[in-house]
Amino acid sequence: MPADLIDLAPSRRSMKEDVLEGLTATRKWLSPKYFYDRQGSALFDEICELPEYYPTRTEMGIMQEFGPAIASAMGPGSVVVEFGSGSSAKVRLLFDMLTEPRAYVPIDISKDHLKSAADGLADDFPNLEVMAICADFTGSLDLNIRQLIDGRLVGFFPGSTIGNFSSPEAKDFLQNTAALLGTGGGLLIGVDLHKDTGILEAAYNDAKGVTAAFNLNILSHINRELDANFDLKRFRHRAFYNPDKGRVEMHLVSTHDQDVRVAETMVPFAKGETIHTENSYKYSLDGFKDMARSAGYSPRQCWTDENRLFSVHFLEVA
Ligand code: AVI
Repeated sequence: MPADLIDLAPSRRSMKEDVLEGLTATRKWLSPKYFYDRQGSALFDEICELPEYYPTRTEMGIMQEFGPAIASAMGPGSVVVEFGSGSSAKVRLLFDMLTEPRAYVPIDISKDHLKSAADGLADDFPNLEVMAICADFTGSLDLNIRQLIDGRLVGFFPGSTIGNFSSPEAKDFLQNTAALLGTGGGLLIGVDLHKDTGILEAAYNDAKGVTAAFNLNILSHINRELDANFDLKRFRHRAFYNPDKGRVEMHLVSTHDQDVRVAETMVPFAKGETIHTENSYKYSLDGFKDMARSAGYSPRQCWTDENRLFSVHFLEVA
């Protein structure tokens, strides 16, 4: 049976406002949420399979190794609410190990990708109610899931997507999800850890150039949605670890002096000027738990791989 879909997608106007705000700033930036059109979501799935990109396979290894402990922390009959569900690949692992999960609520900004992933999941898990919500989960969600479905709400936020938020944004996200999940609810969240710079920089500069294509695709997305004329051959991918901020940064570097039209605005670029497209913060175990506490969660359990590359935390709404 196809999944239900609730459409709370932001309007085009908000994308235009966001993009022009970033591109007319003194230091140009774009929100990483605009990576994820259909092509960007497919490229991200490809990144997750790359040998250099350790987070996905390490997180899945942790979930497999500690499956029974994770399932018992989440409890039977839970309603799994996934924030930024993408292809819904990792949640399949969860549904294989949970006891009689009641429902799945994937939330994602990319409507087509969301719908096809939700339908696929509904086909493969016929006893599961699947209700997809197309929305920007980075804002506060004006949604009462409890009114729609009964059961303990357990959030799922894998992949260290929390690392793409600044510290105030990460805290806001945790506060918003705690409010949405409600007392008695929980959150299973994947968090990438601090490590050797070489491992980090390789993960964001893969040999096949998939991460570069993913980064550049944000310009194609803007070209299509906002009638812009970025020439992708005139920008190049750059990613590096910034030790002062504890984050990997991705930028697009303009290789020429050039003017680009975005909607009705002309945006000038100097040769070498960059658009900052993403931060990927890395955490310590204690640093993350402290932030979770300050946002209204009680950290309950945490699991890591043997090399301490990545961590998976179970938090309860305090
Ligand atoms: C989705 N997010 C956690 C990824 C990351 O590692 O920050 C996005 C990504 N950017 C480049 N490679 C992967």
